[in-house]
Amino acid sequence: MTAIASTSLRGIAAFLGVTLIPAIALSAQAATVTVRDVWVREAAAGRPTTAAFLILENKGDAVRALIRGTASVGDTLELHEMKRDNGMMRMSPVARIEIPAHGEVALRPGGLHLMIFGLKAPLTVGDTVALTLTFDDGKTLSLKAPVRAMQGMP
Ligand SMILES: [Cu+2]
Repeated sequence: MTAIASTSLRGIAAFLGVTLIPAIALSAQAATVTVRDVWVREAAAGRPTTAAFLILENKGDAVRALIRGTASVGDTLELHEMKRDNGMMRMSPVARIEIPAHGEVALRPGGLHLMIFGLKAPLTVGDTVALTLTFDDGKTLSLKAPVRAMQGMP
């Protein structure tokens, strides 16, 4: 079946006068940013927001930036940072989160995080949240994040 499909694809390519791109060239275009240690904080009933945390690693030669995302459990997702301001911890949206070339950036409680607004239902430990992240080169990553118990500040 595969051989037939492959042969007919080559036939079509020859007919169109184009060259088929080998599979290996396609895999070289895979996203240079990978994610690990992703999790979402549990959220009690009636609590409209929560946060997602993860580590972004950039295996490429150029600086990359996370520019937006979505979460299956909420209406909107914003990139946030937390900073000390007059002795108070305050959070605010940021337009992008840069990941240095051949480096990584950690989104952790008390620092950078992904804020999820408009939760449709409570989130409890054991649930899974689907996240989609979009980067400044147009590439996207789809992740499954486990829900974990609340730890520290958002
Ligand atoms: Cu926040």
